Amino acid sequence: MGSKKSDRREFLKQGAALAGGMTLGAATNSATGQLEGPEAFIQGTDELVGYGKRSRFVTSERIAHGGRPSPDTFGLDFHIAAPLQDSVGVITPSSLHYIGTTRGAYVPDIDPDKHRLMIHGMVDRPLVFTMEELKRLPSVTRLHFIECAGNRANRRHTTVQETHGMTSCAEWTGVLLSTLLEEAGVQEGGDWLVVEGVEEVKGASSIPMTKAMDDCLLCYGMNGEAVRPQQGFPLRLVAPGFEGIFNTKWVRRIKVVDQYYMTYNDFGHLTQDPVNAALGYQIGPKSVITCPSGGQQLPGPGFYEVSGLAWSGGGAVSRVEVSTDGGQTWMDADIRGTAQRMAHTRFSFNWEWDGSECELQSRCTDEIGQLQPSRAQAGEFFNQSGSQPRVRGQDNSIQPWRIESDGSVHNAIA
Ligand SMILES: Nc1nc2c(c(=O)[nH]1)N[C@H]1C(S)=C(S)[C@@H](COP(=O)(O)O)O[C@H]1N2
Ligand SMILES: [Mo]
Repeated sequence: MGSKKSDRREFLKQGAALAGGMTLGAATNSATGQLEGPEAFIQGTDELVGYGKRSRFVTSERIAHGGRPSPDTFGLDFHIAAPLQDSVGVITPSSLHYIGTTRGAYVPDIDPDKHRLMIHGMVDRPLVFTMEELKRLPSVTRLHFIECAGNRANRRHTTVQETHGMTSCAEWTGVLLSTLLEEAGVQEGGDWLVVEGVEEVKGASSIPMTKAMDDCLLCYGMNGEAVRPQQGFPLRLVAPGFEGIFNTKWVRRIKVVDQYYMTYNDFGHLTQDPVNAALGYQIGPKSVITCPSGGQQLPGPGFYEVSGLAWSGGGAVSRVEVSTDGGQTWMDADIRGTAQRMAHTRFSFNWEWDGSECELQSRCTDEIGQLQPSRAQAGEFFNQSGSQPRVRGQDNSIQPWRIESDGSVHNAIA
């Protein structure tokens, strides 16, 4: 297993090749040689002044995930995937954040002035908060990803939106759950919490007290504004690094209890197989190359910045490696900025494509030393063998992309 740093100086030395091999820059008028101006202007409206809108030339959209249309004929939303292939940086715009629901949801239309949060159960002082009261408390702002346990790639998927679009990363603002629990006074033996959304048992999950006291956030802010209705307005739990289902949206009640409470969320997650027996809590180290990725087309041989996202429920991403030969040799990718704990981390790798068929992969290591497994290793863990192991439960295995000699990019899961 070789390891070689993708070297910026190497890349700079290749500058001549880059300039020669690519058409850079804006369109010029062939007659005058002058840069052309815009073809039209966007008419100002009160709406656009009040709340902006993206360019009509930018058309990146979320799509239904898992073959079930959203909204369905009854107006219910199911799973909806984010367009990771178009992502830059690490923040998912709120309008493009993936949506996860436990068996379909109507998005609640909650008046924040009427909304209340109750904390009760095994506490000394049961408390009820208005949103205004919550906002007066000390707050924190943190970058965190959320990922649905259903974010599972298979060989029929063609794009990274299909293989990995059920994760997103936002800047979350809110009150630490520990602040509220300390105020309420957790009683001896209160080792679990049931965090419930406005749909009652359907939106509830059991969270260990240790996690709640460590880093859970009750958020009213997302990417610099109020949390969006689809993400849990006016208040949602962010349980950093835990499976999506624990990140209760539209939170209205937190009950401190003495044991794991079964809820609607456990339905469908219980099997005889202990490897798969329950919800999985912490997301494993995971990464995916978003560019080039399935369905994209490389115009020809030459320089490319291979770019992707890495994350882990175990902490910050400490290393990302890229392979261009189907996982035989690995080279260190550059990590963009400072990796945050339980947050998407952008990586990049300077690559010269020689035009021959090859397979790109990425794998990540997190700060506690966990290494992302290959698909075969993950299959082995789930007691599956053969060339096409079916990864059940949470799937954090390596995603392979095959580049054909014509520059087309394909999902290479066998
Ligand atoms: N109240 C409530 N919270 C919920 C759910 C739900 O259906 N109801 N779905 C969960 C699931 S399955 C996931 S993956 C995450 C998705 O969060 P997002 O829609 O903001 O991406 O929310 C979780 N929180
Ligand atoms: Mo989910």
